Amino acid sequence: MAATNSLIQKIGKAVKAVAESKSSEWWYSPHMAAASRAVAERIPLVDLVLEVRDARIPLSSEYLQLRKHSSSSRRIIVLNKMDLANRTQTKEWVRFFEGQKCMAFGVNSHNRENIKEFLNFIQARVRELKKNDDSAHAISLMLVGIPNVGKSALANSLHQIGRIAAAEKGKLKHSVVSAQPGDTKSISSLKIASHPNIYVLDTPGVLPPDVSDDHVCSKLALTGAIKDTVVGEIELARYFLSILNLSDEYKPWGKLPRVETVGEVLTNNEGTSGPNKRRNKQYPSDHTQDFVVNNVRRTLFDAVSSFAGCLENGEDFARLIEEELEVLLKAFHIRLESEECKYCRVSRKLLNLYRTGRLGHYTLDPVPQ
Ligand SMILES: Nc1nc2c(ncn2[C@@H]2O[C@H](COP(=O)(O)OP(=O)(O)OP(=O)(O)O)[C@@H](O)[C@H]2O)c(=O)[nH]1
Ligand SMILES: [Mg+2]
Repeated sequence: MAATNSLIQKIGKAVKAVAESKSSEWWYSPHMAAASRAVAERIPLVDLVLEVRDARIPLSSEYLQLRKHSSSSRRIIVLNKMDLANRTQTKEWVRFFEGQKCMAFGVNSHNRENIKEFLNFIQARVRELKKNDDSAHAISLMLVGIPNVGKSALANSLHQIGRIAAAEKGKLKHSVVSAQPGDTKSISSLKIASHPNIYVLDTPGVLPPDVSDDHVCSKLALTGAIKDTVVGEIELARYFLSILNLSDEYKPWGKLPRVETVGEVLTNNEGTSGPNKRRNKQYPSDHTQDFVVNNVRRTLFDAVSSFAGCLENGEDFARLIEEELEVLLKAFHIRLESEECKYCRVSRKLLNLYRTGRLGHYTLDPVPQ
């Protein structure tokens, strides 16, 4: 698809320019280089390495530095944020990694039941490790990965839900979780189980020193592993729309009420009470009200399904994306202040909805056949 490819090239160029400027604070910064060395030094010392990847991009989010180190019997690939990815494809990815003789597990760090299952899985692996080892030493696990894949969120959830003594629960620590990549600056240890004692090390996210593939750069940028300022939110929003337009995700949105009639629904369903309040809790970093989300969905459905141009044609496809940005201004109820960049706010809001799973579930890396 020509239009998507030209967007990918543009994003790749922007990312590579930053990655290649060696003094960059945005890419492989001095603190990342130091963290990468500190992680590498600890790998031989820990019992298990949990390589956290983003379930939306199970290949593109690989922690490449690990290739030099770990034997696959001591590594578990954790596909985190599986609530944002296509469920069937996450299962296929887990099977794929298992076929490569590597343990893998899909996780949603915000889901209690899911974390409990993952804890059971970890404890079973630990029992296997200790089969031939009677020593009472504590078991250590280390979470490693590129930025923003959810290492700290996972460490916190394991610590909170883990089976540790009530007295220790009173002193729960927590790692810094943030929607911005690169906010964990040091390695910290959290206890997640007793008898035997199991500790998990949360580490700072590290990007590879070099990148060459435009597709990988684009996926890292869209999923939030790289700061949005590197590429620009508008370019990322265009890239997301190009993915949405070619997917099936928008198709069920045709059943939603048309935008003109939503106002009537809104009067007794404002989003601050009852079911909306409960539902908003599922999206901790997104406060867009449900009626606005439905407006956005219906608007996108109408834009794609009534588009007169040919989606195979690059120029037409690019035109559709610009039309979508324009109609989304209204769907998001954005009133422009003077001098304000027209599509900045709409792009930021659109990316936020995508990144909190409210505009469909996309796995951007296809499972190799
Ligand atoms: N939907 C969803 N969001 C998640 C999940 N895990 C983490 N997040 C969110 O992803 C963002 C990044 O999470 P962090 O735990 O800070 O990521 P990190 O890998 O520690 O990032 P760095 O410390 O920068 O390397 C936060 O906004 C989290 O709330 C998940 O399983 N599902
Ligand atoms: Mg972190």
